[in-house]
Amino acid sequence: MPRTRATVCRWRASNATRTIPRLSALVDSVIVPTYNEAASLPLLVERLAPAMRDREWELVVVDDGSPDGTADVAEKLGATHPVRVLRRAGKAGLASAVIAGMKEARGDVLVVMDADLSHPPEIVPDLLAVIDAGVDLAVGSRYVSGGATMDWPLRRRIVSRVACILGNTLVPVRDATSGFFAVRRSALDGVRLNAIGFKIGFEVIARARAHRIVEVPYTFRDRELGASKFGRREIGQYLLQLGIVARDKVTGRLR
Ligand SMILES: Nc1nc2c(ncn2[C@@H]2O[C@H](COP(=O)(O)OP(=O)(O)O)[C@@H](O)[C@H]2O)c(=O)[nH]1
Ligand SMILES: [Mg+2]
Repeated sequence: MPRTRATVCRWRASNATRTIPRLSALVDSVIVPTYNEAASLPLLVERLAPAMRDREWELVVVDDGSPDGTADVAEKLGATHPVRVLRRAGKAGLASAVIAGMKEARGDVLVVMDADLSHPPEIVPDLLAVIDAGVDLAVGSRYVSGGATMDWPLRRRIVSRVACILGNTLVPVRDATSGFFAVRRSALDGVRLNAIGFKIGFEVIARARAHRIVEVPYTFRDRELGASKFGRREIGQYLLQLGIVARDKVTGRLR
């Protein structure tokens, strides 16, 4: 039987939890890949902890041997918050770090976000409210009404828009390259994610067994601390990823 086509719509957080109460104490795992984020990580935890106060949660930091000591900072945060650290030997890429974090995570719901506060921790409960309401994949979105991008240089804005337009030809999400999302773990059971490049969100949107996908608006702000690791190499990897997903779609390997 053919799968139900993903239903995509914009979401207002206020619609969610008011009408549909949570049925069980699910655990939410927030997965954060880090490379040289020692300065940002404490600020992230400082904002995430109050945002998650009503929930059972853990933060899984996947650090690739950051020379600035991010993993040690994360371990220290673990003394006072539900933070666990997965230390990997060398810089193996954002997508591969997130996939490793998903394997390590204990949660029924997996949230993925960056460490640099570009993804506001206060929006995480909104993503989770959407999942609580029965949706399989909630994507933080800059490109639906109510979403925005602040402080990003023009070049990054253009690259991002073009990347999303290309991605949107293959998946029913306007912010197709979003790195900020929550997914029900069961939607990824048996799914093989390609650990290529930076765009793990696109990979999850394309391959998860998600009958319903909802975009949740948020405002992306450029990092204030540390430096971006995004460059030409990552653009090339995304184009390759697009090609692989297009091939899999044409050959019927995607939903
Ligand atoms: N573990 C790990 N994290 C990474 C790697 N590359 C980037 N990150 C993290 O992925 C997130 C997004 O990277 P960032 O440099 O902010 O990319 P940008 O927002 O596209 O400029 C941040 O939390 C980074 O620290 C990597 O190779 N390994
Ligand atoms: Mg960033």
